[in-house]
Amino acid sequence: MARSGWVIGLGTGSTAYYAVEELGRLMREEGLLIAGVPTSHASEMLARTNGIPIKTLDDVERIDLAIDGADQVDGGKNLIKGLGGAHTREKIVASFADLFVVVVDDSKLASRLGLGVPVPLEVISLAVPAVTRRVQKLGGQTRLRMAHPAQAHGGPFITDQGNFLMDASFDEIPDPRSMERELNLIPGVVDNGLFTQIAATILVGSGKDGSVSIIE
Ligand code: DER
Repeated sequence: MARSGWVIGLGTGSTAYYAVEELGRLMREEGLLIAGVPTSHASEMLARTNGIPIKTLDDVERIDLAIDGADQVDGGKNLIKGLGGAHTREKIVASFADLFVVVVDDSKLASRLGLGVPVPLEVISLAVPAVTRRVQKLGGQTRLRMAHPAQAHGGPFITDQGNFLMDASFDEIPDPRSMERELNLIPGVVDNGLFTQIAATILVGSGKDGSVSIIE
């Protein structure tokens, strides 16, 4: 899929991990020459470990291809992302890419977004109470995401940008495009984990037999 000379957006999470490892292998074993724009500190470290040269958005005029996972996908190629906490940078990088390809297994498919999966919101910390009330007006309930117990600092989860994360649960989201806009209109929300009208292709792996289907 990747060609020499390309700049590739490197997603975050357990699925993107395999993509970054494979790009590293192609560079080492098959002479592929690429550069990567990471979407998190974690993906930057993984790329460096795999020998992929790192670029920032300052360094490149365009990104040829961005590859990432997702937490939920509907039939219209709308996504919920950010359960790993990196959706703000993931959306910036994806929006800069000529082609945004999403890789999921079929457990991530849903008839409607929001069913059982919350929408992550990256939030400036002082805005947490105000965001809670505004999300309630949109029909949702929020929870402040806490750091993993193994993280030394404890307390709230802190994003790579130094902000808090709130997870907003809705019964379902009938109009993801308008919800993405509404959530981003709340003062203090940096960005939300709804990705609408941005994914070009979804590759869906079957949990049963490993076959791959394509949503285009
Ligand atoms: O948090 C994120 O945005 C991740 O990219 C997520 O969408 C996919 O993570 P996974 O591949 O570990 O399920």
